[in-house]
Amino acid sequence: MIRTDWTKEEIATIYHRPLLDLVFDAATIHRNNNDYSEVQISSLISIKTGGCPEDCAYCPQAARYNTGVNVHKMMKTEEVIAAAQAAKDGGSSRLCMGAAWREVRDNRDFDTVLEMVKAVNSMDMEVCCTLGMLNYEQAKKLKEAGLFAYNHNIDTSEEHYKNIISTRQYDDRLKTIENARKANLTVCSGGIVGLGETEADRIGMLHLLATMPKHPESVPINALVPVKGTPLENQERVSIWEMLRMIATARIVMPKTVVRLSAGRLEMSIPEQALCFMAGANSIFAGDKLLTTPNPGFNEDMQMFELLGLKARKAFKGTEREVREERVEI
Ligand code: SAM
Ligand code: DTB
Ligand code: SF4
Repeated sequence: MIRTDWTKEEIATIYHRPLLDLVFDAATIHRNNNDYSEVQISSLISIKTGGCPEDCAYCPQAARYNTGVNVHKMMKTEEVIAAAQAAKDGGSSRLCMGAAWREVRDNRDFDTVLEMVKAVNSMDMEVCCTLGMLNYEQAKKLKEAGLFAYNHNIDTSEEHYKNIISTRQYDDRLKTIENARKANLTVCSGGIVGLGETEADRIGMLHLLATMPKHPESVPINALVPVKGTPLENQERVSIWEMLRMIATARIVMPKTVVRLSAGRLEMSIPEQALCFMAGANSIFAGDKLLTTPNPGFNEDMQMFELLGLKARKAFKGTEREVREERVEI
């Protein structure tokens, strides 16, 4: 049963269970609700890099921090198509285009994004965008262009948010998610572990996601990648046990959501990642780069899948547009 009426106390009780009981229960729920041998593969592409006016304390793309990230203006549509093809050839079913923007503006760059969305959608890939805040009209335009998902992370709990970002409010984030929902886009929203938050903050974040009127279709769980020059550069890396608790709890409270083991995989061994898949993670970002930081390459991940008996999920699974393996060529 899908519940959206979880209390914080219930989620805290789940989160604090003995670790192996938690993983066992999450694995059971995962097997009862999803094809556990399937992992959805997304690839990221940074269509506009760096120079962002926001002050997100974790982010290498904020203009105010000296992180060595090269500012790059909008990519060309042809470049994005080539990157999408490479991602598809590597096994990805989804391309997520990220822009270092505070918000979407109605200008030529947005028109270019709409063109990119159209082009990638016609390649039988799920298209996702993460462009910062947007209004309902903009969300509708993206939907009309063929956008499948919008990513907009809540990052952490409402209480901890103001320690991490001062240039926008938590409510602004929620409003954008609502706009994406209203426009019939699927929602991808999650957060980061390792921002100096307490366990209560982590539980608060999961509570907010699990009590949305409709659960996000995807929930990325990122481990902070501490980047030199950002205020969080010296933050201690999160342990596998913390990631595991987050993933397992997310799986239990949102049984059918795609839970993505996101940033931070480069630091994780295969046995560690295997535990996360066991506990209900069923998506990754693949390809040797996230937005600006490195990630395991396609070949490494394919070897891991082979070893663990996992397979890549087809694009548009469960929708009318499901992409079949044997396509009839005319
Ligand atoms: N500018 C848009 C926004 O903020 O929504 C889109 C791009 S932004 C880079 C997308 C997400 O990446 C952030 O919400 C955050 O969760 C994640 N992120 C950024 N830097 C990260 C880091 N160093 N480690 C882990 N996740 C990070
Ligand atoms: C998400 O939750 N994680 C991705 C994607 N959504 C946009 C971004 C991770 C970024 C890690 C830091 C970087 O590479 O710049
Ligand atoms: Fe800008 Fe997004 Fe980075 Fe925040 S997370 S600084 S909004 S690119």
